[in-house]
Amino acid sequence: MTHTSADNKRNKLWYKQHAANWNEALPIGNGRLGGMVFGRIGHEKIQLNEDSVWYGGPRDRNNPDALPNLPRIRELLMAGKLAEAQELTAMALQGLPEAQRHYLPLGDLDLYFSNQGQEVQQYVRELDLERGVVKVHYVSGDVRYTREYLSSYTDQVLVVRLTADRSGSLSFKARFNRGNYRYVERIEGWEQDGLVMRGVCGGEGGGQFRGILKAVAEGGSCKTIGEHLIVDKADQVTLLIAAGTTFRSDDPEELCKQQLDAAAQRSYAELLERHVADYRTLFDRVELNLASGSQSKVDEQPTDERLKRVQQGEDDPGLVSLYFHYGRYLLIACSRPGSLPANLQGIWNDSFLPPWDSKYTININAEMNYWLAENCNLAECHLPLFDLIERMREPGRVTAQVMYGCRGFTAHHNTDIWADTAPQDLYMPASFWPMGAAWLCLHLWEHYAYSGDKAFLEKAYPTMREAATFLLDYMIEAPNGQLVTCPSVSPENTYRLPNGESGVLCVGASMDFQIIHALFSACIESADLLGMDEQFQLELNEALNRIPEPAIGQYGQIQEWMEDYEELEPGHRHISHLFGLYPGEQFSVEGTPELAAAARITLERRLANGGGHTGWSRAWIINFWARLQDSAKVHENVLALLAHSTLPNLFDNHPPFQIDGNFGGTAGIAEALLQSHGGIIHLLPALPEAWRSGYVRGLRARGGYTVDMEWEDGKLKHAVIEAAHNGICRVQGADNDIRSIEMEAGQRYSLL
Ligand code: FUC
Repeated sequence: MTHTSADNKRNKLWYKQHAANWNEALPIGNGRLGGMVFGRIGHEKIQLNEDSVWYGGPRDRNNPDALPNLPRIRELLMAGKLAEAQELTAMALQGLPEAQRHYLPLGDLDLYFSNQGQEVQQYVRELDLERGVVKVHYVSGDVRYTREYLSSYTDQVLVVRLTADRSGSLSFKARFNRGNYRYVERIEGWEQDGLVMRGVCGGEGGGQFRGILKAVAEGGSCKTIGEHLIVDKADQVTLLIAAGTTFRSDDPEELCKQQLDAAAQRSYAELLERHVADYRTLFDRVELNLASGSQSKVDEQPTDERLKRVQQGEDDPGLVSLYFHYGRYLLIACSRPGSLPANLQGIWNDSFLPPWDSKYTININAEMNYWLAENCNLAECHLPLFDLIERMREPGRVTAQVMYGCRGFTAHHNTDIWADTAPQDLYMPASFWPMGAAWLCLHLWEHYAYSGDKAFLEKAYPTMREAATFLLDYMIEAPNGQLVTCPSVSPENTYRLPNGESGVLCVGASMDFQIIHALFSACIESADLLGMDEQFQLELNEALNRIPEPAIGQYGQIQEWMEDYEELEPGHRHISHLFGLYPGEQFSVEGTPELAAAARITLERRLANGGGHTGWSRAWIINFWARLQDSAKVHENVLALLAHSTLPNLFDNHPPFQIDGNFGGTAGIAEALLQSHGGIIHLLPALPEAWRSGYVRGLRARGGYTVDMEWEDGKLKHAVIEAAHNGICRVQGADNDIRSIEMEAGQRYSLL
């Protein structure tokens, strides 16, 4: 088969110039070890991260004054003495000391090439999403240089391959660099061809980190002078980088050296092949084309230029497909079994004091990071989140007991590498929200829902049960007999009382009840499936009958609080009270048309007041519209995400860079094509007119199904469903008829 130049650019982000800043650099990662590649000529920079380089060690930050003051706080809130309640809460419930731990960069690898001028021709920098490799090539003088960069999960090293088409052309010096935070313990040569960087992560109980470089040069020579590694007149060079901390190993230096020695035994071709083979087992599961026929033309244009045109109001369904594939690439690159979960920046962070600490914000952001994991066929990438949830159980039990006198485990709106569950600080609109563990546990349920893996459910159910137990204890009886969370907040919105006073702390945020509804229902179903805990099921059922139902307020909107308060900021970025629409299943077009209509009004009001202004907020909105089956709105908001909240390297822009929007956006594109909540697989529920012809292969649906579809002129042409289990599959096509098909495990069923 002959390849056209468009084929060569398929599923690639590509540019005609090097990265002028970090937001133009291209990310690589193996879940744990990340790099941002600038692709500069004379002075190349690869900004490095290792996911466990965090400032400080674990601490008990639970406030001992919480429990003695809790009854008073509740009393004040119930009596409507808001200001007093908030003042006392800020002192008695805040985490001590303020702020959890924060993520740190490992450092930069700087390469200074001695004989490559700034004047280059035919420069191309690209990220190949099909192979997980960044490539830079150009001609300088009369030599063609090529560089490839990858982070290998198989070999646990980051690899930089330097080649030139004339022998002896590669001369450079390399060094590790931590900028103004250069206070490492030591950087020194390792034999003739390597460098070791040793340092402490800082803070009480903080770990130690190591970053180690090894050069394998073909031709030429290697030596070290001081903190520099010098390569002279080599034909080709492979640079291997390993890094680690005491978070995972008592002797990270030894581990890194073993990883490097093992990798150095292999040729670059072998390292590349092993990396690509591993990467493709995940990436190749899904294929998407939203622009059959027109794709080839636009793929020939550099990614930044395409993005600019979308910013100017043009449409580009091919760029939407690329963004979708990039979202899957990013999750593979920052969340693999054994790694920490994707933080606010995935793993890519160059700041020693990063925005919001580059940790885990669990009142939306960390959850959004995983919205694509199941439906976009990357279930293994979900596992690091489950490991973190498991590690949160013990500290979460202590927090539940010490702060609230409750059984079970809880967490607030943030957590960190140590699975800290005490409130992050005393930021009233966010910190005093005890629902973090409950929301996270719904991810365990989703993993089961998609896989039907009973063995997994057996392990996960006790964790879900423990989060539910906390809430059974935490809820108190309101004067009307209902069970309510108190205190809580509706993340992170502020209400206005008729007397003009404004506040955030509340009795019963609507989101809390929607999460409780979802978690308790999931626990009841799990216990039932596992044939256990009958008494507990009854208890949960009883509680479910006593929590407030979703209410519709004065504007016809879903009420955000138990009272129909006015909002101080009607275009607020959080839309927590639509949790039941997405990611929850409590509101749906078919099942609860009134609530769906109210959800629509809620969204319209938010958007009319400037909502959707952060990347993640826009991404959530896409998912909401998909669930409301409004294809035009899906389209409008996908374009808005690209136009207003996307950086030149297609990273999501909060601003600043925050990765949740990439993942939420990718999930939203999938949600427009396929939905599977409520026990029905819905094919093309919200297909935008602009994506009228295309195909998708490999999306997952709840129940253990994998779905391929092809459509033309907005009409489904062909669909194939593969079942992982025996059972009845209920499918709703474009004609809205629901068919029940008996399916057998391992069989593929053609629907049209
Ligand atoms: C929540 C959001 C902010 C930001 C932060 C990391 O607090 O309200 O917009 O995304 O998390």
